[in-house]
Order: sequence, then C-alpha cells, then structure tokens
Amino acid sequence: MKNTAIARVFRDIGDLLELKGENAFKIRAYQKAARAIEHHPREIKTMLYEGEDLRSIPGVGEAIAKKAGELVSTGKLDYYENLKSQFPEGITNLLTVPGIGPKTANRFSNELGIASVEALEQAIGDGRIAKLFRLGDKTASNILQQIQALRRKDQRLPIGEVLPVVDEILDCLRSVPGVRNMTCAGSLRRFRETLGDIDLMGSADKPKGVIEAFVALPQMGQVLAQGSTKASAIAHGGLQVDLRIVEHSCFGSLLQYFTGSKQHNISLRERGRRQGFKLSEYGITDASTDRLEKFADEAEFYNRLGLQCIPPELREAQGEVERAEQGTLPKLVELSDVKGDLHIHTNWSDGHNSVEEMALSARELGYQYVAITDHSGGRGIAHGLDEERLRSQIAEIRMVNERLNGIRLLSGVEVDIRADGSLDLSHEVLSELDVVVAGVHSAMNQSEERMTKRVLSAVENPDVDIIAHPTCRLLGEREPVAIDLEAVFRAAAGNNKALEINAMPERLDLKDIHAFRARGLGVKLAIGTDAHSVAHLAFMRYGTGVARRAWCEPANILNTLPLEQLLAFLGGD
Ligand code: DGT
Ligand code: CA
Ligand code: CA
Repeated sequence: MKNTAIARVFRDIGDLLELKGENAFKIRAYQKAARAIEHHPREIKTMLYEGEDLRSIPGVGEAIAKKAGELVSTGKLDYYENLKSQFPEGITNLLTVPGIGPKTANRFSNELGIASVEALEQAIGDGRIAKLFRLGDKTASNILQQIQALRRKDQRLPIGEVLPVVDEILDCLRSVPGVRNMTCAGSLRRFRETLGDIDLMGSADKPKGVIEAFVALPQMGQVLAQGSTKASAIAHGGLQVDLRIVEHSCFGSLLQYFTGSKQHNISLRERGRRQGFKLSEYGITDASTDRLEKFADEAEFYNRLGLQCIPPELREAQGEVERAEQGTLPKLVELSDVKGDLHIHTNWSDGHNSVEEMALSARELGYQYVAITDHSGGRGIAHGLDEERLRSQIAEIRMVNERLNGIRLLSGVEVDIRADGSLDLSHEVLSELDVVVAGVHSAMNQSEERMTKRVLSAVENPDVDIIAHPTCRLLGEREPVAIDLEAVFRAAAGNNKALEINAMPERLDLKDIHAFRARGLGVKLAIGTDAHSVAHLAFMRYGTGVARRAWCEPANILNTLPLEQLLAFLGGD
C-alpha cells in the first residue's frame, strides 16, 4: 500500500468523523496526518519494514501510527470499515463541493437519499434542492456552479502546458496602461507540477480597465464572472483563470494571501494570532487597536511578522515558517546559478539540431558548458549510437570545441541500462567520454526488486556519473516504475553519483518530494533538460523550479559548478 492510498483512507476518516459531528480536534488530526503522509518523501511501507518509528513523521502520533501499521500489514483498517458502515457509500464526496458542510451533506442524504455528486446534480436539475432549502433557485444554482468548478479543478493540468500560456497572458496585461504589478499566484507561483486553476494578481491605477482587457484577451473563452476588481474566465484548453486587481498599496498582502498554500497561510495565521495580529488578504490588523496595516510589498509582510520572506516554492507547510523565524531558510538555487546543461540530444540520435547548433544556443544562454548525451544504440532507440558512431561523434565534438569560443562541449552519452543492469556500451568507450548519463528505457514493468537491483548496478558502475530520470514517469501518461528510491538515494550518496532532475516538463523526474529526500541524504542532483532541439534548452526553468521545491541550494546541484570543478567531480572516481 502506497502513501497516497494510506493518506486517502485518513482523509476519508476525517470526513466521516465530520459527518458524525465528532470534535474538531480529532478531525484535524486525521486531516493533518493525511497531508503529512501524502507528502512524506519516504514510503511508510519501507519505514515499517526497516523498523522505523512512524511518529517521526510530523503530525503522526501513536494512534495514527498504529492504524497505518494495520493498513499496511492487512490492507484494511477495522476502525475505518466500521465508520464507513454507518454512512451511505460515497457520501464524503459531497463534502468536496465548496459550501457543503457536514450538516448539509447529512440533510441531502437523510432527506433526499443523495450520497453522490452526480445524484446531487440531478436533484438540482429537477428542483428538489431548491425545495429542500426553501431558498429558491439561487442556492441550488450556486451549488451547481461549485460542482462545475470542481470538475474543472479535478482535471489538473501539467505545468508545462500552462506556463507558456500564462506568460503570454501576463505580458498582455502588463502592457495595459496604469498596471504596476502583474504576476501569477497560487499553485503556479509555488511551482507545483500540476495546476487546478490559475490565479493572477495585479495592481493598477484603474482596476476596471485591466479587468476589461483581461476578459477580451484572445486567449480567453467563456467568462464565468466579471466585477470591477476581479474576473474569472476559461482559457482555451479548459483552464480556469482568476484575476484580481487592487490598488498598489495593497498588492503585497494580496499576493501573499493568494499564493497560498492554504496550509502555509493557516500556519502563518496561527502564529500571527499568538503575536496579536489578524492576517488577511488586506493586510495585518493589530488585534488590540484594530488598525490595519497595508503592504505594497510581500517581503515586508513577512518581515512585519518577524520572518524572512519565504520563497513561494517553500510555502507548503513543511517547516518553512519555523526556519524563516530562525532566519535559516535555504538560499535556493536560481536559474542564473546554472552553468550548463548535462543532458541534451542532437541529430546524431533522435534530436533535431546539430552538435554545433546546440552549442551555439547553449552559449547564448550564458552557459560555460553543455554535455552532448545522445542515446546508445543497443536497444534500437531512434538512431542510437554504437561504439563506432560514438567515436566519430567524439571526434566531431573535439572539432567544434576547437572552432567555438565561450562554451565547452563535453562529450557524453545517455547509455541505456539494460534489463539485467549492465550498460549498453563497453567500459572502453565509456571511459573515453567526459560524462556518462545512464538511464532505463525498456523493460519498465520489472518487479521493484529487479528494477532496484538494475539501477543500483548502474549507480555502482564506475563508468557512470549521472542516473537519468530515475523513475521514468511521464506526467499523466506513464506511472513511475516500481523502484526502492531510498536504496538508490543511499547508493548514489555513497558512490558520489548524481541523480537527475529531468527538466522536460512531461517528466520532472526526480519529482519535488523525491528530490527533497535525495538532497536530504546528501545526493548531488544534476538538472538536465533532455533537450531534443534548441528550443528545449529553455526547459531548465522547470528543473530549477523542482529543485527549489526540493529546498536545493546551488551546492546541491551539480551543474552549478564552474567547468573546472565539474570536470573534477566527473573524473573523481
Ligand atoms: P490549485 O488551484 O488547486 O492548483 O491550488 P491553489 O493553491 O492555487 O489553490 P486555489 O486556486 O484554490 O487558491 C489559491 C490560493 O489562495 C490558495 O493557495 C490559498 C488562497 N486561498 C484561496 N481560498 C482560500 C480560503 O478559503 N482560505 C484560505 N486560507 N486561503 C485561501
Ligand atoms: Ca490555483
Ligand atoms: Ca483560484
């Protein structure tokens, strides 16, 4: 049983207890544990297997640890089964609709026999809900709107599809006269890998003009709501975009509030309350005088609370508030810290551009170096290189290096890790290269045991420098392979090998929580774009985003090293 499944059970328990009218403290304990387990970088199953105490997970106490143990060992939880049997199946789904609390859900269920969102939709359609509340159609149609919004949010879109569109929209809005600030907030600003909807925040002399420009943008389809300071619309592709505009003096508080995450804001608010402050999207109110202090600048908002300004990528309620209080937040890696790309393809294998074209574009980005890592040929990957072609490519790279100033090409390869853990090219040719990236590209259905052994052989192979896309997942398309990442991380740290954060937006592999754990164990991470054309070199921003969510500083990232130090690392075994 995976952490996500365990978390789902605890979340459901929280909901059922809410329906039962249990005390809020108990309910929150389950919700908190569910969240902690879902985002925990290690599998509970492994922890139990290794005899570790689950209470080391923040928010997991004795009772919950025991229940998690029962779930993992028996696949079932008596307490949960018993609780479920007291309610109609599926009723907790009603609670996911904003505005429907336990009381309402119970009424729907008891008085109308409604226990699913679909049934509720039907009952709104045939007028039963309007009648139940004797409030008329307004309440019913509000609920319907919430259901529709929820459906859209359920289909979370990958960040790679969203960010380019949002960049365009922001550019247009920034050119509206009187606009001073204009930026994204919400999960996009925190750089989550998938997004429910897009939140945009701005400040302007005349908000109304910006709202009008927004709903008229060519990227926008149906307008859901439009007021004088905010609007919501559906962009092509089905993505909901919410925009809010305030006066300049309030922008910092607005941006802070709507960047979230909700949990981060809750911890800030709780802390603020202890200091005698009330926090809101309007600013900070001194509870003793009721005076509201506004903030034009988000950093000042945090400073006023006695905190360092917390980078958006860290705002996930994982201890960042405490660190900001102590003044010990990490100094996160930035795109400008990256000195080169360690994973790119050319037209020697399945890439579109020549070695020289890739080199020129990399130089344009200000890089010191770029590693040419085309595929090896053994398994029939598109035009993969055999030893002979690889040697010819090494010769070409040498020539281009002589011709070009201002960038150093590293000769490399993305060598296939075969099903048995051996590499697709001989030690002899691999040792002629500057950098060897090894990755799994076939037989992805192996058991966890075999896959782990397979990747561990590559980690332990002295010819290998970097393991590419360690879980092989494709966002929304292919599940990660079964692999004991903890073992891989420990081996990588022990053998001084780097693991990749593959920056291709459909990969993002390692993903945030895995990169977080690897970094914690002292593993060096290499951000590689896996570029198959010059345009793809720009994917580096996605990789950096993941690294930042993993709390990485420049020192954690291999390709922030200047050339000489990088070569020392690569040659150091
Ligand atoms: P998403 O859209 O599901 O990818 O995730 P977010 O984090 O963008 O969530 P969203 O769009 O519902 O709201 C944006 C932020 O605004 C959220 O992270 C925190 C803040 N926020 C919105 N509504 C509430 C609320 O009712 N209470 C609190 N505390 N914060 C809220
Ligand atoms: Ca959002
Ligand atoms: Ca939103």
